[in-house]
Formats: sequence, structure tokens, C-alpha cells
Amino acid sequence: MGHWVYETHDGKFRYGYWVEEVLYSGRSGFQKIDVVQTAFFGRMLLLDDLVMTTEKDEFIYHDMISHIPLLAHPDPRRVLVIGGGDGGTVREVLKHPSVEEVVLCEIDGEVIEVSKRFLPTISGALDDPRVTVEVADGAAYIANHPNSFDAILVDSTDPFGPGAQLFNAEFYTRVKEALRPGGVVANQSESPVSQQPEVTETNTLLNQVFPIVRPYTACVPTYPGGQWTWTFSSSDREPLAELERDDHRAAAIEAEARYYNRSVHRAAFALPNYVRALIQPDNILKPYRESQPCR
Ligand code: SPD
Repeated sequence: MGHWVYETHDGKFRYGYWVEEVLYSGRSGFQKIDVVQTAFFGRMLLLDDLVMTTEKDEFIYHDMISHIPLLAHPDPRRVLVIGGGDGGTVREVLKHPSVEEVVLCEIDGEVIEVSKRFLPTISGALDDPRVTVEVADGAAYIANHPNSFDAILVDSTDPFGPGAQLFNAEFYTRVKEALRPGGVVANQSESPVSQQPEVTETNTLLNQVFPIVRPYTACVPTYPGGQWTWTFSSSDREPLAELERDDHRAAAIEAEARYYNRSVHRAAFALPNYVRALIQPDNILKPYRESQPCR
């Protein structure tokens, strides 16, 4: 006997999933953790009742947060993933032959353990010898690791609960300091449909820290709003320059990816006008909030 589970957005709309079986339900020191077997999206991980990943559509999110920044760097060797305890981002990072070490810094060790137990197709790479798992606060971790990484991928939860501290200028200043020269950053930066103020605020704070800030988009069906953004940031690299210089690494990733290809890489930075409006330097955050409050 199954039941419906819903992700409710701000009490205004909700997405429903038919659940055939609850595989795990528990509470860590940080949050509620559930893994359910859904009829359509396969196994689904929820944190505090928000969908984090599903077996059916996780490849879109994980390809976009990993391959776009790593292919913008000519030789990424040390990579830090902050958050991302399900392991999907690490799995994609390890597809890059130049990568010697991936540090996964996840604040909630139970997310890692539950993912290893119930989401093996997503978490399987966490046992790779190139992976170092740090169960730690990402903000504290990077403060202690200046000049250490070629790429930092911030695979956070939404900007509330344990993930809230990963959405401020001080955090991104530490991220910048943790990069080696020429390093690149990508962070998940929320939905331009359902989280418009967060898209604006994230873009604004990244612009306070990095000279190059380039949001990009794709659709993730199980995230509220559907259309999602990530943001590429760097002190000195444009996200398409390396691809245009030599695309043989991108071609190799494309050959085995389910979502990523070189056309997607280029097109992801073509922003619809309503997304452009959200990230204008002098944007209309205040009038927007007055006219269409999101929360
Ligand atoms: N609203 C969902 C945002 C989730 C972002 N992180 C997903 C983690 C997948 N590795």
C-alpha cells in the first residue's frame, strides 16, 4: 500500500510523488532524513521534507554542477565539494582524469551513511581512493584551507537549515581564498521561478567577491519551479574560454555523460530575459519583492 508524499513550496504550491515504500526515515543532529521508493522518480532523498535528489533526474543536476566548472579549468587536480553528501557530484568529478583528489566536506555524516546504504548508484564513488570525506562545517573547513583547490563546488541544500551559512559574502570570500591561482567555483543558486530573491541575492553577493560571475541554467524536474540555476565564479577564467581553446576533454566527458555535451555547455549560459532581470547589478529586487513575494 503506497501513499503520496508532497514537497510544499511556501504553502503556495506542492509537488506530489507516489511512494511505494519508505526505505529510511530518521533524524540526524541537523535535519530530518528520508529515503523513499517513488513510483516514477525511483529512489528519492529528502532532507527536512525537501527533495534533494532522485535516481531518475539526479544526472542533470550533478552533470551541471561538476562538468561545467571543471571543463572551464585547464587542469583541475584538487577539487572540494561542499555539501553533496549523497555523492553524486563526487561521482561526476571523478570522471575527469586530471583529478587526483576530491575532498567531500559534508556537515551531516548521516546523509553520507544513508546515501551509501540506500542510493548506491549515486553514492558509489565515495569509496574511491581519490576521495577524502570530511564530516565538517564547510565554512569552517575552507577557512582552514587557503590556496588549496583548483575547483570548489558548493552542492548545498536550500538557504535555510544547515545550508543557510553557505549563502553569504563571508563564506564566498573564504571560498575565493581557498582557491589556488586560476581556480574556479560553481554553486547551486536556486530556482529563478520559485526562489527569485535567492537567485538575486546569491548573484549579488558573488559579485561582491569575484570579478567573473556567470549564472547558468538547466531544468531539474523534481526541484520546485523546474528551471534551476548554478553560478560559475572565478577571478580570471571565463566559463567557455577553455572549451573554445581545446574541447578534447569536453568531448570525452560528453561521450559518457547522460546530460552534459558541448552544446549544452555553451547554451546553459544563454539566460532568458526574466533570469537576466534577476541578476542585473541594479536589479529590481525591492519592487519584485513587493509585487510578487515568494515567501
Ligand atoms: N531544492 C533542492 C535544492 C537541492 C540542492 N542540492 C542537491 C544535492 C544533490 N547532490
